[in-house]
Amino acid sequence: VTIKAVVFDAYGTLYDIQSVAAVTEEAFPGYGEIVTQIWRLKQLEYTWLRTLMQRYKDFSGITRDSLTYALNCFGLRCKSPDAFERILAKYLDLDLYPDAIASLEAMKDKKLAILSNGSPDMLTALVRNSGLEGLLDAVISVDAKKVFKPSPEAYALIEETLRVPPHEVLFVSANSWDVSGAKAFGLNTVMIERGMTEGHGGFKDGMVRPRAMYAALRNRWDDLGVWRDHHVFALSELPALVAGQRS
Ligand code: LAC
Repeated sequence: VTIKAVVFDAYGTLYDIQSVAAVTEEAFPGYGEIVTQIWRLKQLEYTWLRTLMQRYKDFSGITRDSLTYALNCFGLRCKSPDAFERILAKYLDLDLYPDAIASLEAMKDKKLAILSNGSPDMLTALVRNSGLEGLLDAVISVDAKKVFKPSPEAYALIEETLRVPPHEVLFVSANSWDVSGAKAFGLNTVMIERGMTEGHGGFKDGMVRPRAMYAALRNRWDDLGVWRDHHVFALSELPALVAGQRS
């Protein structure tokens, strides 16, 4: 079967979530990196916990709650409500990975979409601000099902939206747990591995940098009993992989 659709995770895959570090550092000098990492770790944790608890709250609310958590860890207070909103606003205007646009353009003959935990308002802003609007056939939010990835119901939205069955879809994510979820559901999968070496480089004299801690927890492959189909180090490797793809 030929791949008919390529579907991307958003945060961490097309968009660099680490790009919030500059704005958090500006607001809280010396705390930018630790706040950035705890924010993201908690954000995902809250998606899983709320899905298990059946207490859905959209990703916009979760992103807010997890930023509050991260700031409270260090007793950090925003000088004004504006400052909090300014940090949060970066989530609507994250940096695209530099090879994203060229890679999407090179795969134009396939259906292209995002499937993300992001709420529709967040994803609409993100896609518009980054200029991806014209390149995507669909921007799919898990909000339609009120559960987060890696719930199978979330991945089912791909076929429901694009009308392409799972075995003809290639799902792309830099989040290992997301690749596992997609594979368990029956999609073809490719993991983008980024920042693996930071786990080693960031550990020195018994001290670990927050970003290295993040990389150790989230950038490595999790063995959850399923195995990814493909493995790349950058989005730019995808067009060739898709062109040669038969399964
Ligand atoms: C997303 C998060 C999980 O975009 O990265 O769904």
